[in-house]
Amino acid sequence: MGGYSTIVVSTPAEGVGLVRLDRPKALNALNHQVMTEVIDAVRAFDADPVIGAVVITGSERAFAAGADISEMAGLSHREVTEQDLFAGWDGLRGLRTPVVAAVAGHALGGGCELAMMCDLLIAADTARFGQPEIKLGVIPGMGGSQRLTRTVGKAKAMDLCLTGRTMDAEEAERAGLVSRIVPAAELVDTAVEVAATIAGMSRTAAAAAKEAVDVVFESTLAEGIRFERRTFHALFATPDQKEGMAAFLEKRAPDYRR
Ligand code: CO8
Repeated sequence: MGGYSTIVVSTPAEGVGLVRLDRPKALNALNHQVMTEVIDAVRAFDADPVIGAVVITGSERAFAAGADISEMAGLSHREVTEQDLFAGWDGLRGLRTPVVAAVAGHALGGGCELAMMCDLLIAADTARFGQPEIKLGVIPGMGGSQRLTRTVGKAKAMDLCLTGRTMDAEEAERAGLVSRIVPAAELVDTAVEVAATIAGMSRTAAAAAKEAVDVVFESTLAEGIRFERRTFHALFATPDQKEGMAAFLEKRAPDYRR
């Protein structure tokens, strides 16, 4: 878990992998190096059978202040297209392991988009979210116009994408972007606790729950319900279903790691 220069990786609790963005001089702006390292670390955790949940966090001042403007400012249309700029972030899709974003300070542009790529988002009371790309003469480029709109609805998404204004943690929670707000000093501990709770569940059930919730974004209601029911039925073929239900009936804690 070494060799990174823009992130710090650790395992702060049983079953939990933590990735902390660490580019303080640029408020964790997401350059190519950060992207490569985050994707590498998260995918390594996803492949590690010991890890059941991952937390991605930044600093107290910034989760991430967006894509690195100095890295992309001079690029031509041809270069951006040929490099398929930011496509590497798609590496966060299709993971089995649930990923929790723990956001304090600025989560702007690509920073907000990275947080939205995670499965659940816990915010410090200092968090500020926005898609200010319009102020730079561009638009969100890592799914922001799509994920934000699906999450908070057209009214707020248009407001944020067209004016570039930011919203604080309270507004983000009211809008449905954030699952919980905690005092900044407790952010990482809370996120690690939530991740540890998830990691203590049946890994098979957690991956299935994550997949089922995500199907909402890709399907009709009828298709989604059908997917859920088939997946629910399939879980009866797993030892974890037997263990979970037996433990309940025997009034003991389930042990999915045996
Ligand atoms: N890129 C590069 N450097 C940055 C970025 C950034 N996005 N944000 C901050 N920095 C640097 C500043 O240049 C400054 O460096 P230096 O000390 O060398 O001058 C340092 O970080 C500290 O920043 P400030 O002095 O500006 O700090 P303030 O506290 O005064 O302001 C703000 C903080 C409000 C966050 C301000 O820095 C800001 O507005 N930053 C830009 C925010 C922004 O526009 N983000 C969107 C970027 S575009 C984008 O994300 C496109 C998404 C496409 C997909 C992305 C995939 C990852």
